[in-house]
Amino acid sequence: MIRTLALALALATSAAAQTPTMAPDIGAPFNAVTPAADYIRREVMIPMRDGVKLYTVIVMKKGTTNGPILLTRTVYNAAKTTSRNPSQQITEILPVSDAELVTDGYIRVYQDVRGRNKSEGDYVITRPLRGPLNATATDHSTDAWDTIDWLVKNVPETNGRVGITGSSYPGFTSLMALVDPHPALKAAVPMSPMVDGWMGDDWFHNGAFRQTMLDYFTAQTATKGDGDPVATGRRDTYGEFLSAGSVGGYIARYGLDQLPGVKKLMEHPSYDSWWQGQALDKILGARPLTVPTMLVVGQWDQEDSYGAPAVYRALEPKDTGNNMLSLVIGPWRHSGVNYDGSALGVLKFAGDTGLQFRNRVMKPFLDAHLKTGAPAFDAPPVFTYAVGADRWERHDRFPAGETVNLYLDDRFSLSLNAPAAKAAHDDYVSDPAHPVPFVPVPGNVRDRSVWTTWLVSDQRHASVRPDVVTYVSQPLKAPLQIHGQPQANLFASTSGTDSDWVVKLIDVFPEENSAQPDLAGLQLGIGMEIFRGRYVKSFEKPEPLTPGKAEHYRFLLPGVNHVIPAGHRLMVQVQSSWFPLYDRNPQKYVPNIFTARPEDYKQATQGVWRDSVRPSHIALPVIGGAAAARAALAN
Ligand code: PG9
Repeated sequence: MIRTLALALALATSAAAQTPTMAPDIGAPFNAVTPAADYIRREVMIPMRDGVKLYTVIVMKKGTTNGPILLTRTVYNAAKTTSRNPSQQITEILPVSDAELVTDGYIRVYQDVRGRNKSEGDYVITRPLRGPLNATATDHSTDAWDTIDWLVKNVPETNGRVGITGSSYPGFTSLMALVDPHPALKAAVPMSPMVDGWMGDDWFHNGAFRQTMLDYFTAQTATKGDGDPVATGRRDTYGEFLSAGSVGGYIARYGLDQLPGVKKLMEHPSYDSWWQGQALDKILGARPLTVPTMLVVGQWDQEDSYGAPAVYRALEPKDTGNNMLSLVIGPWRHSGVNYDGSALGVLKFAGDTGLQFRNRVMKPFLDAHLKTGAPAFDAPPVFTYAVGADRWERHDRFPAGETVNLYLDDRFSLSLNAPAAKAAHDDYVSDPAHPVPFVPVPGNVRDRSVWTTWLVSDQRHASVRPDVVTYVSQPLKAPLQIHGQPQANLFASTSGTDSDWVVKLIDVFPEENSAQPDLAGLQLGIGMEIFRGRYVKSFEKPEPLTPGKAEHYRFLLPGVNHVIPAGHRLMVQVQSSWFPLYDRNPQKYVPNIFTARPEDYKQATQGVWRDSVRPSHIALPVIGGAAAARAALAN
């Protein structure tokens, strides 16, 4: 009797709990049950001083106590970043580069910056610091401060010491945290940080606009969550930009001028107070250096090669004991430090250089400042991978090389001796209707594999063009090591009234290589950069160029440690377009190139000067100085 009653009751209950057929299948709360998880993952909304709450994910191994916190403030989706794989292992849910840290007791925290993804508030790209450009009460410095303050008070598993890191945009937010830092912030590792969007990071390089970066605005600002690139389909990028007639034509064709971020760029084509007021090297250079900082960048960083060395230059004089600031340059692409660093394009290195740096230098550095009772670490002031010799090197300063001038000489040669000629130049015609491509096959340059490796792509496609002048040395008799930022010193004239100048320093591999044929004859860019001619006198106030008059263009190439082995040759290429990465210069002065019309783009005859008064040269930072250069290059 009792059994029958119980059975009836059970049947009645299950009938009542039955799920209606039309109950929506999406929307019910789902909390993943992770019985075997080796981690704790908390999602919290952290209140900022203005009441806005920022979505933050806190991840640690189960059983963590007294753990240091490593924070990343990102625009790239904190939820996704902390659920890389649906797994119950912490090393699977977090980015690969976090593995060694979280298995050793670190608490890893990712936060969506205000206005992006699951965070509240409004989003302004690389939100300027409070002040003339930002009248609100908050910026990334205050948001970092408020976040750190909350974390040390509300995460019971922490020892109260916080580090900050992240690459690119999160490299920028890492640096912002150093402006009036929270006292619990004890170490920073900004990687490939975006520091100055006009001088040499994402948007412009020396005033030349990087139009393929327009994708970033639709992906970042067309929606609050992860957006898409410009809706062009997978077409030939070179033809697509060319057919738009002008950079403004391309922007109009895809309606990009609806986006405030794009409008702001178009309204600030020159280095005005809007750019100057956001330049983080200037901002940090005006403050004391109080947090031990390790700046990291790749030798072939295709997005933010400028920032890390610029901040190093600004902060280095404050590091009087040479123990607060480090600069690291590895053989990496943009953000490559966080991935497998054993190869880049056709180049192979001695093992996984990303892992080597993270384990042997970055982690001991963080441990020393963040872990309770960790041993001190003698952080290298400058730590760079010597490409071509395949070894990591420690130096006390950057550059470690001494300046040696390498001159462009007659018969398209390179020489250590300044030219004696009275009036000598090499000419070419630059035609905006046929701009020089920046990659060998200018097809769909949006392909990740093309974009991430383009700085190591073979430059032979350019040296065979009539609108590229190419100077080459004899094969080196001894290895030549360049450590620092080579400086282009180009004396150049144009028949037009504006012009772009691209200078490329190249390592030419020997013609025969049966072991790795794709290296045979390779023309590998050591450092390559562009300069928009109208800014030769002033970055703030552009001026038309005088036709036929040679101006002295001086600009730095990216930071390197590059050993050119004996038997290789050095090469310098000069050209006037780098398309479609950079918009074309009309070569006729117009007040704002964003509003140039297709008919403004004109052919021009360019002159590269190499005589006693206009000695075009590259100032090379050579280890061992003039004597080493002579041993390698003297005839
Ligand atoms: N280089 C990217 C970026 C940083 C900051 C602003 C705009 C773009 C990035 O990889 O995050």
